[in-house]
Amino acid sequence: MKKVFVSERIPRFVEEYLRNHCDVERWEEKGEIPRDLLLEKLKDKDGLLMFGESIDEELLQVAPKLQAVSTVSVGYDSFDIEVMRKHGIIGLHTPYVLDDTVADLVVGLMLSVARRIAELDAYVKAGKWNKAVGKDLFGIDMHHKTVGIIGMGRIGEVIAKRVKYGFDMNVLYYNRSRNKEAEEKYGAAYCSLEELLTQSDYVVLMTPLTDETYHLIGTEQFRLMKDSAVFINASRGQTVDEAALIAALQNGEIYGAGIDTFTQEPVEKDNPLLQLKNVVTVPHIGSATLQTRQEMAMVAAKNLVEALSGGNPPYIVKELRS
Ligand code: 8YV
Repeated sequence: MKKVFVSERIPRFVEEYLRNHCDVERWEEKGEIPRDLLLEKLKDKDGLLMFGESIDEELLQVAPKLQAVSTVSVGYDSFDIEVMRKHGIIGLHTPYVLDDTVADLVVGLMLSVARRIAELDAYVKAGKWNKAVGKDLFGIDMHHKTVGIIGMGRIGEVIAKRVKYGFDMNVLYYNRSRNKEAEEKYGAAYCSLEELLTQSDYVVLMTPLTDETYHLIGTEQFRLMKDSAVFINASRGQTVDEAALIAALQNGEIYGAGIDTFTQEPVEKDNPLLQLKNVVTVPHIGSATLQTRQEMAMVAAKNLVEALSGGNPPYIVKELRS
């Protein structure tokens, strides 16, 4: 049987499935496995079921038998693709299964920032509601406004569907390539990044983290946005220059932001974003419903079993497909 290491707790039924096909060792403790221990564990393993750990030269050097790594995420920015290619490692991820769940969260963040739901929740709970609220606590509308989606991939498309048909919004998008389906089904209009930033009332960043998208949104891009714009990031923290985001929010260059992903995760307690009323934060939970996380773990497990048995795993990352 192939030997597999699992770097976090996974649902019991997923673990049973894996144990039926492989010899499984799992990290039993709460929290992330320390890097040195992970390297130690991988010395004799053929496969790894993982949650965002860096797959790099150092790791592959100490794991000579490793054939496949399967991440329980759609994002695989922790894979060093060149190094994996050199070592002939199969890299696997979990697209599709989380699209609806992440899109739901994005729309929730948009609405929460626009209608100030988190701020007003704190207001009510603090016992401050003693008269009808005045316009200093009013929000802004979402319906019939323009949303610009940066990254019109699978998740971007579902967001477009939600906002087009749920909120009658006008959809713009910027992407490496045209997405005809989004154009035909959701009336999404392809435009330059600059046009998107200047015309959108809501700017949603939904692109994978790559060399090209690192700090895609910074000082210059925030300056182009409307001062009434709402900015949402549920992709990766590093796609945004966080210092520029903080400055834009503090200087009133944008209306507010909904932030799921941060430069440093978990976020540092003294991050200025946590002090701003016009920011709604959540702790990187785009896909975090029980059902979706269970399904993601199962997809990742099936991917791994298939790869280790020499089969045809459905979700090899595109850069490593032959
Ligand atoms: C992951 C995510 O579950 O899929 C992704 O890329 O960001 C989340 O859904 C999270 O990164 C934990 O692995």
